[in-house]
Amino acid sequence: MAFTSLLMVKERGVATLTLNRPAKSNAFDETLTAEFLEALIACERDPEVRCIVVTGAGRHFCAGQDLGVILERYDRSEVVDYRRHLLGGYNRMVLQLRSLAKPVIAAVNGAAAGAGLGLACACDLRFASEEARFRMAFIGIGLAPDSATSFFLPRLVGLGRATEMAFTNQPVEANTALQYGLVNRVFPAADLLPRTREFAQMLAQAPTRAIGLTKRAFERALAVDTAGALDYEAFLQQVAGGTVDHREGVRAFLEKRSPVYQGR
Ligand code: T3D
Repeated sequence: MAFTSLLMVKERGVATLTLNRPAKSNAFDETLTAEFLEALIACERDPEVRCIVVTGAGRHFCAGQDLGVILERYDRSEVVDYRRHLLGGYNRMVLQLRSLAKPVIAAVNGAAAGAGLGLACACDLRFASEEARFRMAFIGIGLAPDSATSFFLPRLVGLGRATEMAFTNQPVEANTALQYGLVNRVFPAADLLPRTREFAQMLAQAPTRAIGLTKRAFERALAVDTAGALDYEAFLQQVAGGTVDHREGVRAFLEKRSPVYQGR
């Protein structure tokens, strides 16, 4: 499969998908989103793949939405239809990860922010390097949570911690994330991929059908279904995406200055 923004390597039953836009901290643009979805579908269909590892190239795991793409659209005076954007992109990605009847491990090598945090949370397990940090990011640019972060984060870390992460936008370091239950294991940076692959290889020998059914059981056991939560998030993001403060947040980030919010 020829991808431009994603690397996919299959080895002994494990497919490693590496988000590969390191200059943009592996932020999602349309190409990466489409390629990631295509790779997940390919993994689902390929009987040789029995476990998937998701990681990022370079210093970070994934910085969420590519804000440069958003700003370009604002500068062209385009109206961004957030709801449509989410339904066609991040929502599909999260639902694909949750319905994939094979184990998926996020190997979080650096920052996981915004939709990048959503991606990590939608994986079945999260292994982190000591360099990893987790940030909600949405409030930092005047947006509401999406990519099922509002669904998974409170369930993983508890409502109080999730609220603090969302409101303050403070990054949570790897060892704190371990203590919160946001990640399963923390390794020194150099050990992250070898140790994750070792674990993935063990899962690739496990009864894959039973693992798939276990995922379905856990998914059902979560009170609200993910699709419902994603739909509601898309509605809220449509509102947040129309605010003046959001545009200011995007522009300020890319201009490397502090945003000046007006509360509208
Ligand atoms: O429908 C919709 O579109 C709405 C959907 C929204 C979903 C979302 O994900 S919203 C949240 C978007 N993400 C963010 O707000 C995160 C922004 N980034 C950061 O907070 C930080 O960059 C990181 C914590 C990820 C890393 O910090 P640091 O200090 O290690 O690195 P840096 O210098 O900030 O970033 C490195 C480069 O990556 C830099 O480029 P440069 O200056 O070297 O050319 C930076 O601009 C670029 N980068 C980081 N994040 C993004 C990005 N470029 C585009 N989009 C980004 N999100």
